[in-house]
Amino acid sequence: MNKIFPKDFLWGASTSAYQVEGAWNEDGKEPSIQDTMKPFPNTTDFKVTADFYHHYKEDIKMFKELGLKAYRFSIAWTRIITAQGKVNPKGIAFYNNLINELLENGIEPIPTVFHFDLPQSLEEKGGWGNRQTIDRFVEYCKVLFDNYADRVNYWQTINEQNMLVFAGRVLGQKKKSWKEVFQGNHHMLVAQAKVMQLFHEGIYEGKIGPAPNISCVYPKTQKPEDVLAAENMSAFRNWLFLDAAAYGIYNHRAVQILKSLDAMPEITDEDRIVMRENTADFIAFNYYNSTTVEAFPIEAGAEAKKAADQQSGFAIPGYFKPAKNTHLQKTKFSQWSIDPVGLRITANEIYDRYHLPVIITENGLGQEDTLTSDNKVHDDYRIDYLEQHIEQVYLSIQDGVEFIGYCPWSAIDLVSTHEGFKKRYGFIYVNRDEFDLKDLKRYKKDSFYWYQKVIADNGLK
Ligand code: BGP
Repeated sequence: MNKIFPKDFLWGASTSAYQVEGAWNEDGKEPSIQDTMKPFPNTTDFKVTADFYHHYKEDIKMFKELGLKAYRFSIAWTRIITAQGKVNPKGIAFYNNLINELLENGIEPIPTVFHFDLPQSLEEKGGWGNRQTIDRFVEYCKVLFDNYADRVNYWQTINEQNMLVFAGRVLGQKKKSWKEVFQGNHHMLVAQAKVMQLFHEGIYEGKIGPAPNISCVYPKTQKPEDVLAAENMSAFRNWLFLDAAAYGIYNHRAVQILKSLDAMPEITDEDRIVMRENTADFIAFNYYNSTTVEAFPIEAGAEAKKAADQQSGFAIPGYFKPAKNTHLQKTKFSQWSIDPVGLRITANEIYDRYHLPVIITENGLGQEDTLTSDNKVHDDYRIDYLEQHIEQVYLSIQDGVEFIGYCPWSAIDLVSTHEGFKKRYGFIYVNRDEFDLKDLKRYKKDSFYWYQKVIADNGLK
């Protein structure tokens, strides 16, 4: 059966600034927490990555050849504003050029304003734990909107705020107590609301929304206690973040869990009003896999556990703990479960709750690729993964979900959050190894030609 998508569907691809750009200290860019962090064992740092900063014109040419209708990228705060609070004209110029180059090539720019790369200068003042970071974020976003909003239709606020909270250790965050983590999380929620207010009250056109990592949660068994555990996990992992962004409220089940962890943040009356009055226009979400949990009775030795990485489970005594799902296969690289149908369940759950247009801003398979002697990459595993997920996007649209686009991770090979360059996701191969930068030449993988056809056909034929 032909699976043809709506006209104007945004077939895209994704990256983030610190994972793709390189040029970490050029043209006035200052260090972010990703630059100052010690690399994970046997993985490269973020100093050069795919060197997109110097190759963006050539890369955008390839994006055009791929047929991309949209490119989802992030803006590095540390290129735009200095530690002294000054605007850096060279940083402004880079994203101006990037946006113009995309538009000239018929590609819609979809920027995220913050993707894990907090300026080190703000981290030193307490990072998101410091309320003043809210104001710094609003000032930064105003600069972005004033400079670029005339050419941008869709803005995303914060990438995977929920993963910064639950798996912060692999995303550049220092070890913190739950209390500290959720006070910082609250500041991010308020910052996001204030930025949405600024955007909506300004002269800007376009839409703005959050970009969390959302995954449906299954109970291990039919036992009511396990079903309840799954609902509680979903409230804490997913709805805490989306209820705040879309309704401006704290999810009631999440509040109970926060109290049980003694991690309820301080919330002022003004915070509640600003959140309530300023909500999202659309929902961008990243989907890699689903989650499975079981009940976790409070008993001796039961301890809360944070997630090892973005896609692993975590445990809260009295509520839930991770369980194995015997129906799902796992990725080779990180042992993340593969669940295309879960994408359809997740998209429907989001649309049921919020009735806002949705776009997937990340979905993909990280794996080691091999460049053959004739410069080909036969990544049929990636094609399989993406095809199965695109099919579920199609079925979600048939279900009635207002899906505006799909941007798999990643447009081009880049550095993984904590597993180096060898964990590749791109349609375009970048010729470098973990530590040997080689010539950084670009090669089209088999998945490039496959996705090119999907886009040209506007679906699966
Ligand atoms: C998401 C992040 C991305 C990206 C992706 C893949 O959580 O938003 O930045 O890296 O996961 O994860 P990883 O790089 O850990 O393989």
